Amino acid sequence: EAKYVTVEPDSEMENVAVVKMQKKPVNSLCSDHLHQLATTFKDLASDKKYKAAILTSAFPGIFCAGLDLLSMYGRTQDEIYSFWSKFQQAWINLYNSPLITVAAINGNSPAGGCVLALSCDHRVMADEKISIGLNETKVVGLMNCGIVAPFWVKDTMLNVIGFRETDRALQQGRMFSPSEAKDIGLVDKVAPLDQLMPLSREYIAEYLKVPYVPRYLTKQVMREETIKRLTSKLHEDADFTARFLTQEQLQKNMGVYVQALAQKKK
Ligand code: CO8
Repeated sequence: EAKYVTVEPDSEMENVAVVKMQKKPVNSLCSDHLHQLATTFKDLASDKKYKAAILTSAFPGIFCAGLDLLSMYGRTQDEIYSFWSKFQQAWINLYNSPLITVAAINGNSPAGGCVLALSCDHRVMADEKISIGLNETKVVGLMNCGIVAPFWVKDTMLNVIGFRETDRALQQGRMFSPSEAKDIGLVDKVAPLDQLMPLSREYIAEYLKVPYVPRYLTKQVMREETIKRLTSKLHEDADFTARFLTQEQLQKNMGVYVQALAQKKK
C-alpha cells in the first residue's frame, strides 16, 4: 500500500509529531488516504511520545485538494458508502484528537482540505497566492444540480467562525485568500511560508503550559455534541451520500467538472 501520510518527530520541539500528507499530485483524499489519516490520528492518541501534531503537506502550494473526485465519479453506491465511511472516521479521529493539533496550511485548501484544517485546534496559513474554503456549492454546480456540504462539515465550520460567516461562506461556496480567511477567523495567523512551523510551535508551546489531561478533556467536552451528531447517524449520512452522489445528473455534472480540471492546463 502506498504511503500517503508520514509521521515524524518534529526536528525542533519535543513531543510534537509532524504529520505530512504526500499523495501526488494534490493530496486528494481517496479511501486509502483517508484511512491512513484516520489510523494516524488514532495511533497518535495512544502514543505517549506525542502531545501535539502539526498537519501539513509535503507539497508547498497544495495543502489538500479535498475529496478525491475519482472516488466519487463512476462508482457504485457501495463504493461511495465505504469511501464516505472512511471520510467520517478520519474526521472523527482528527476532530476528537486529545493532542494539540495545528494545521500548517502551506497551499491551496478547498473543500475536504478546508475540513481537515478546520478540524485542527489552530490554523496558520502561508501568505501566498492560495485559497481556502468550503466551495461545495460550486463543485459540479451545473444545471441546478450540485453538491451540498454535509451537516457535520457545516458544524465544523460553524464552531470556528460562527453562524453568520458560515452561512455566507457556504451559500456562496466561497474560497478565501489568506488575508480574507484571517479576517473572518477561518485561519488564526497568516505568515510567510517559512514561518509556518515556528508559529505552529509557538502556539503549541503556549498550550503545553496547560496541564495535558484537563486540557484535552475540555477539548473533548467542547467537541462532544458535534461528534455525537455524526456518530449517531453514521449509516444515514453515508447512505444518503451514496444515493445522492450516484444520481444521474450529478454524475454527469461531475464528469464535466473532472474533465475541465484535467484540461485546465491544456
Ligand atoms: N480529486 C482528484 N483529482 C484532482 C482533484 C481532486 N479533488 N483536484 C485536482 N485533481 C487532479 C487534476 O485533475 C489534475 O490531474 P491531471 O494532472 O491528471 O490533469 C491534477 O490533480 C493537478 O490539478 P491542477 O492542475 O488543477 O493543479 P493546480 O496546482 O493548478 O490546482 C487545486 C490545485 C487548487 C487543488 C485544483 O486542482 C482544484 O481546485 N481542484 C479541485 C478541488 C475540488 O473542487 N475539490 C472538491 C472535492 S469535493 C469535496 O471535497 C467535498 C465533497 C462533499 C460531498 C457532499 C455530498 C453530500
